[in-house]
Amino acid sequence: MKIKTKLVHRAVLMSLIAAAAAAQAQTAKPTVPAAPVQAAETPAQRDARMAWWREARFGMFIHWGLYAVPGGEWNGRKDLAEWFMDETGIARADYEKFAAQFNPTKYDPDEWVRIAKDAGMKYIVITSKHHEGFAMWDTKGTDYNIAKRTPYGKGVLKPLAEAARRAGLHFGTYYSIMDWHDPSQSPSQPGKHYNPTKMDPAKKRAYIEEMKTELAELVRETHTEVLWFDGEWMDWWTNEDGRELYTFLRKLDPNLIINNRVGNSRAGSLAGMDKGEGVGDFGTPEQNIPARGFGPGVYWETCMTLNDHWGYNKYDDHWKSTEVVVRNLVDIASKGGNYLLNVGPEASGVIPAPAVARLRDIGGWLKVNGESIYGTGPTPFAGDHGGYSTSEKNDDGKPKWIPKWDWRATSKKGKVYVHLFEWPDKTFHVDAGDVQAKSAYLLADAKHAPLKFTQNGKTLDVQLPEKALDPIDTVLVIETKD
Ligand code: FHN
Repeated sequence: MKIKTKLVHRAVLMSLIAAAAAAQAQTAKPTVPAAPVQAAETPAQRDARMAWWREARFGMFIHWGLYAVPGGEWNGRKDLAEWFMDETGIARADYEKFAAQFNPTKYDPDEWVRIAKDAGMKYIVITSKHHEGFAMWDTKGTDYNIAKRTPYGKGVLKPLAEAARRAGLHFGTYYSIMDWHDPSQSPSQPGKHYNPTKMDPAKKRAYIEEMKTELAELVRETHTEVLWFDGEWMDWWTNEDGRELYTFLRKLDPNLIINNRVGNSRAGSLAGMDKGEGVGDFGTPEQNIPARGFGPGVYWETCMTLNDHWGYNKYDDHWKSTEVVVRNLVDIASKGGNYLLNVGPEASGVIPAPAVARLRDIGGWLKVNGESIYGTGPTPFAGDHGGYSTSEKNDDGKPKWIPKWDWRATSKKGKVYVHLFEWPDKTFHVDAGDVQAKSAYLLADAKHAPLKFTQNGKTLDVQLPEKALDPIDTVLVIETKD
């Protein structure tokens, strides 16, 4: 299966689920009420709890587990990664043998944190347990864990959490509800582990208790600040299960931030959050950037691979360019979202060098222009930068949004940051709406030399120098009268 095909395969899978949920929504119009503890929180309290996360805008996602040992290759296939168990149909007992080969002697949490910090990332979210069911810490929930089953003999999460905090970064953990190793989740078909559609009620209760044991350890031992749930789409996991787990966790730590995949309502990855519904604190568009933002108080984060795989694949050198990643970050921030960009470390504990190089370049742009991203809000200007394709469809069958990479805007009190991807001929012209300019300059100009501008009512024209200061994105700062 080609890399792209595999991604589409899973995306198609997700879209079929989303379509089914949407279809159900059309008929039953189910509401997905928030968890009581979520509903009891005032908007101001929630905004305060979400503040560091909202200000951060940019984080590192890390997919690391036993699947890094084969590195994407098996019986002639070279397109595998974290879905290895499902896509090969390997027996659990044979997959478990990878644990004996997992010995990340080159793992240096301070080095990983330096890479994230140099990239301009403000938080890290690492897989504590992916669908494979292998725990990356010494948990009492299962002995199928790194301390008990590998020559490495100890957990990797707490050292990373401590290194992150030493460097001033926030730390979060990904946790898969679906667990292909747990006896409660038998393969849905011979040799296949995916989508255990039916689950014995007693085994489900036991599995939920195991999850609570493991999740409580993550909260208490690593002081994780984000719980990034995944693997929630099976029909044995319900929104009520999600609300109960959300409530359990927020009682353990009232400041915990939990994504919307704790519930089983990921249709469209925002799961109704754009309508004030849904379980969890933020929506999770995956491998895509929504066409528009969702207004104040709706938190969301696009997660995306840097190449074409979440987990390590030794053959995947399809790295996104620095231009693509920077412009994605700007596009997302201009719509009020966060960008969680993924790396898949090797089994040795090394983050692939091409990924490190790309992240360093992204950090270089942010070192100069970070003020226009961190702590910003969405564009104050009306209008879309792109349009829906009349021919191309998303995997969910909806018309594909085709972005126009001309410019975007982000905002802070007293400032608007215009991100110029294309360099206009002499003048930046915009229908400024309610924005009243007071002054203008280029952020990358160390002198902040004032630029001439005229504003007649809502029409703003700023005179620009002949050449852009940055080929990817030159930021024009408009200081405003508000
Ligand atoms: O199946 C997982 C996949 O392996 C990966 O972890 C992504 C990251 O968000 N989530 C699921 C697919 O939607």
